[in-house]
Amino acid sequence: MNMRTRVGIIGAGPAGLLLSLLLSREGIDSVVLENRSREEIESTIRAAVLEQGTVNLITEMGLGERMQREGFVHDGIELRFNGYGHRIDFPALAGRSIMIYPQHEIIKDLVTTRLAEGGPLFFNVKDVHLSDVTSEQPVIHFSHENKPIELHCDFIAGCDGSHSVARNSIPADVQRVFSRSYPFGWLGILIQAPPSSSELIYSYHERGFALISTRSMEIQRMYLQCDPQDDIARWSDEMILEELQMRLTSKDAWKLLTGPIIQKSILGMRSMVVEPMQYGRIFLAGDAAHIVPPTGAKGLNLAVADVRHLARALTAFYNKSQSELLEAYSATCLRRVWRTEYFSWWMTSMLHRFPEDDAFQQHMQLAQLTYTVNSKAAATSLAESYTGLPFDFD
Ligand code: RFL
Ligand code: PHB
Repeated sequence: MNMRTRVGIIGAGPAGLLLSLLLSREGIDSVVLENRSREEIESTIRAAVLEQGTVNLITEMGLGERMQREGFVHDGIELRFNGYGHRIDFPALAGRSIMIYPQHEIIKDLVTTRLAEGGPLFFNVKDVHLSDVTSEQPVIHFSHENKPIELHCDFIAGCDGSHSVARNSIPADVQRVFSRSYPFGWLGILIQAPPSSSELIYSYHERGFALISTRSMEIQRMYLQCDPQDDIARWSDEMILEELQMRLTSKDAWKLLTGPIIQKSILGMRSMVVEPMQYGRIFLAGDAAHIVPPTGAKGLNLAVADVRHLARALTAFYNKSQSELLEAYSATCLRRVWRTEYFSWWMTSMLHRFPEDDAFQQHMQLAQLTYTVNSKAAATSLAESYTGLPFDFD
């Protein structure tokens, strides 16, 4: 079977779904292809920290009703080290805040809207591959319910995450990949307990980094730095809770509120950027083009910024016959991408214990942390990046 659309979007993550909705608001049709089931994408636990700009965009698009009702505005984070907590006050330093609203809830909101608008969205697609990508009519080949389908497009948006088929369709000799892997991972849990803190706590400790985050008044999200090769089965619930309490110990006798752990897993951490983010008629967006370690809470927000640029460029192409923004897409996105890669690497390097670190290196980290919380200039720099740079920041 043959189908045709203007923009073929691979991946129904935040990047792909939001792109489809941004385009439909400009009268530009698209088809979204997702290889997992609706249930799966709506239940995968990932991000939760939304920058002010991400919140504003979702709200302006009329998609923020549930987010405004169920999300939590946070006006700061705590950096904890040497037994003391230090608050970074976002509105005072950067004039903006963040919102805590889980990524899978955003996915639910975007899927509901996309389906209500009648926009094509295929789940459980298989065998996605591309052809004719340097022509003006690239094709996405896939199968759905055992039927092979050819989707003829003007453009292909590769929004298919870190194992991107779209990225792998770009010849290796025109692509530069920059990457860094870290010698640690995060053990993440969901726990049925009340919040132990009204704001996120990023804790530097000699036993390793720990993070207290939240999902709701009933469910909390917490992370521990661990060996990326570690087996999650080795970590009993008691061990996890004990380790969290130790790494967050404070002189004011702060206590972790506990309950049943309802999910636990270990994830690796890396930084990666692909340049350029475009080849022929393929445009990469989100995790397909770049990965950041989660310490800066930036991956989802970066994906949103990419598709905002891509939607603007495609709108200028279709509605004003201008291709300058499309030609500039990669360079435009990469400015924010590298700035954000730096912030995520910086937060990661400052807060984790590296296996090769000696006492000198630990003093460097503590000196950096002390400066960050005591200098208004340094705290402002963290607050500006954490809450998100303006859309056209340079
Ligand atoms: P996604 O979300 O991975 O979506 C890609 C979609 O493409 C589908 N797909 C395909 N579909 C069709 N054909 C194929 N061949 C396909 N291959 C893949 C996949 O099934 C999937 O549905 O990428 P996208 O849209 O670029 O969004 C990126 C974000 O999901 C990611 O950057 C964030 O989750 C990162 N992240 C965080 N980002 C934040 O901004 N704030 C946070 O607080 C935050 N916390 C986190 C995070 C990521 C985490 N993990 C698990 C890596 C916390 C964690 C633990
Ligand atoms: C989360 O709540 O999942 C989360 C929060 C902050 C981060 C990373 C993840 O830096």
